[in-house]
Amino acid sequence: MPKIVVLPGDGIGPEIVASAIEVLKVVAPDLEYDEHKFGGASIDAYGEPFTAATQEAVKNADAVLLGSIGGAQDSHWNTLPRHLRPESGLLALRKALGVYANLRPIKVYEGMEHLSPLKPELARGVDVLVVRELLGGVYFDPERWINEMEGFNAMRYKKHEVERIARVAFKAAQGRRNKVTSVDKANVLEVSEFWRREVVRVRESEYSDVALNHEYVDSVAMLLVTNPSRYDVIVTENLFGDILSDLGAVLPGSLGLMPSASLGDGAGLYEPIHGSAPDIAGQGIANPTATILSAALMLRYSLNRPEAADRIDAAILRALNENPTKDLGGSAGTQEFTQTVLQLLKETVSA
Ligand code: NAD
Ligand code: IPM
Ligand code: K
Ligand code: MN
Repeated sequence: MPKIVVLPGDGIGPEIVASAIEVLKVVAPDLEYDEHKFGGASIDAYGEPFTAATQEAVKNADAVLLGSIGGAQDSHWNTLPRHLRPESGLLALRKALGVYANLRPIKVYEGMEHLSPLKPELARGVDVLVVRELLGGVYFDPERWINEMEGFNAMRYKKHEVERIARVAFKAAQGRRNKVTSVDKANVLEVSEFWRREVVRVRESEYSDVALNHEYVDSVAMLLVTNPSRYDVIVTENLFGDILSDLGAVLPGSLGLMPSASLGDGAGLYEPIHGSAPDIAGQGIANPTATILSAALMLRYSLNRPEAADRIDAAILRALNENPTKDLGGSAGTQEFTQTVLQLLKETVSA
């Protein structure tokens, strides 16, 4: 029986993860769950965001399902030494799992154009895959400090780091529309010039059948929302990918619709791209779609159960049309929306 480590986390995390587990129990009843406190919840219980016991558990998992971590701007967690904060726990988790490739699909499904703030003709058919490098760049460089006089971080990429993420992007493009846009700031940064050179080299030696172009990140920020259909696969470094993917949430209409899969050589990590939403936590109104779709990605990529994943995707699509959540202009709370999804899943079983 596949073992899933469940990390509900903070804020809306426990609410949306509970929904995803309810859905998983219908489409994959044999999964085994091992739940651990993580992030701020773990800090409050044990004094650290990612305890040795949780590290041990994720090492032995087939996949990890995460909600979200972190507090509001004025949270007491934000004044702890950096390595003891919730966000550091998340970065340590990604590192421990070796998940260097973060896949963040941005999709406007047919019939869902009305949920997007874009004109329907722009929103129609949007299908972009952001491949975000997840273990390098300015997030992880060991040279970093803060003192009375300055703060310092560095964006550095090594050859093997660019190579492996470029391969993921090209391979993904081969299963889609065969086009990769590499996003950088090569007009200013040496690290981007290097990134670009290595992406070109990987294409020439291994994926010459895939079309490749290069665009600057500032321009992509504009084009992604004004002309999203120009993109198939976007591959970019860690921080650019973080920013562009939240921006991309505008296309389907809410952060609450954006799932992700983080992959490496071992167990995958699955989480919505959004955070703990302290402004709505505890109100029962969070949209669980991103987390439920992340669970579907888990079935697809880590557990090799595409039929179960397809069932979830189909039920979510119908539920979003029939009973949308508050963030999408509807009235369903987290539980009502989840009940709609469960009901639709049961109908497809008896159909
Ligand atoms: P956020 O993503 O938590 O929220 C941004 C806005 O989107 C808020 O108005 C929120 O209410 C809304 N939103 C997010 N998810 C939603 C959902 N499922 N349904 C409805 N509305 C939703 O970003 P933030 O407020 O900048 O960060 C809050 C905390 O989350 C911070 O501590 C941050 O570090 C952390 N964070 C964690 C992760 C993660 O766990 N991977 C990701 C991003 C931010
Ligand atoms: C995300 C988040 C994280 C990131 C933070 C909370 C460390 O914003 O998953 O997108 O920057 O990667
Ligand atoms: K998250
Ligand atoms: Mn982010």
